[in-house]
Amino acid sequence: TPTAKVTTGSGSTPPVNTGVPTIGGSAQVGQTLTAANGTWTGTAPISYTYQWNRCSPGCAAIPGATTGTYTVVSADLGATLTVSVKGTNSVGNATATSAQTATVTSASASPPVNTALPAVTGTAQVGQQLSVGNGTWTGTAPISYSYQWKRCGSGYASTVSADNPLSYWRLGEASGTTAADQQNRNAGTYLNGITLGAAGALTGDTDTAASFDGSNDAVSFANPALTGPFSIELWGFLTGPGSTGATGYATLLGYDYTHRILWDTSGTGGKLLTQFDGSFFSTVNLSKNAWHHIVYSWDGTTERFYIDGAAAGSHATTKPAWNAPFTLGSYDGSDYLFKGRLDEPALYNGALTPTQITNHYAARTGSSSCTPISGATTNTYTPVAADTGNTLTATVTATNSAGTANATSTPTAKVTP
Ligand SMILES: [Ca+2]
Repeated sequence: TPTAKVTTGSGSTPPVNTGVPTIGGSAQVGQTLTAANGTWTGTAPISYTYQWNRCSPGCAAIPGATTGTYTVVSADLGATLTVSVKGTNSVGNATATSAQTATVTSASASPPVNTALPAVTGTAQVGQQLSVGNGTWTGTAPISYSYQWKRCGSGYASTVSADNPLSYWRLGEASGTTAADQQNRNAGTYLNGITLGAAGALTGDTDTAASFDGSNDAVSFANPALTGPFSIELWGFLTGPGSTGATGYATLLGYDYTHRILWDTSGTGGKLLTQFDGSFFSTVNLSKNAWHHIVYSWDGTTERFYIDGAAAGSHATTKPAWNAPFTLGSYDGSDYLFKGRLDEPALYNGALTPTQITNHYAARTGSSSCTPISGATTNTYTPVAADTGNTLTATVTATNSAGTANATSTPTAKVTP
């Protein structure tokens, strides 16, 4: 007679799922989900294999999705997902399937961020059409753009911006550690508890300045990578010698012994000094406890100082350079720290002309405020008589599913009749 049915070996049992598999992670396109096996009984060892399924509403295996993780793709949008885990041992196998995930949502969108300012092209003249480009933006597509042209007074900030500085820091922040660059190129960092919100240099503008304690206060900037002629412009209000290390000079800005601009606080009674190539002193003394407009320029053959809009000395040289990370109010922190206020520093790729410098100084009393022009809301604008003598800017507003951001062009030249 036949034997009894053959049974498995003593104590050997096939896999049995006792706690269903689960899915970790977020059901969102681009996110990776991870399967947890759940709990199983049965003779060890049990090995596990996986099959991910898409349910909309019926569930079907996703071809090739057979590992313990799954990266959600756009084809899953609006569906749910499950994972089936198959446990196998020497005796047999069994499959258990997770609950469905939440409905798959789209990838998280990132808001628009401007990476290059909009630029206005055309001639700033009554009757001549101007156009503005969108600039460059990052963020989740699609991004839509809207426009607003503005009429601006010809105050200091407008006048400086219209001369296309490489970078221009207004130092008008009320708090935080970031010194914004109006040109969006090279934001600075306020260091060591520098005092913000101090009274600024410009009588026509309420924008504030930074106040330096002469001990360790400074603002650091990345390398502007100026490899040829350049200009440095800023306003300084010196209250006394710095208190760290040697006194006698106050550093307006610099990065080492030969790349710095100093303000004499004792010996010569207030001259400016640079040492790119020997000692080059200004021919004019600056008074303490007053704002002064200071420009250093090098055109490739001659370095020059300008103080309060007027020429203040020149020196033939081919050595100047401004091509390293630098600090304002300090050159290396060891001595000659600036005590007082600094405002509106700007760097230019090239030498400012005497006329530009005179115009900048003269603009200190004017207002730079900008007013939207009614109805000027496309990417073109044709100046009218009322614009004469003013500058124009265009603000581009970028919008996507995650948010909205603005960027404003640098001002045009003053509109001519
Ligand atoms: Ca300022």
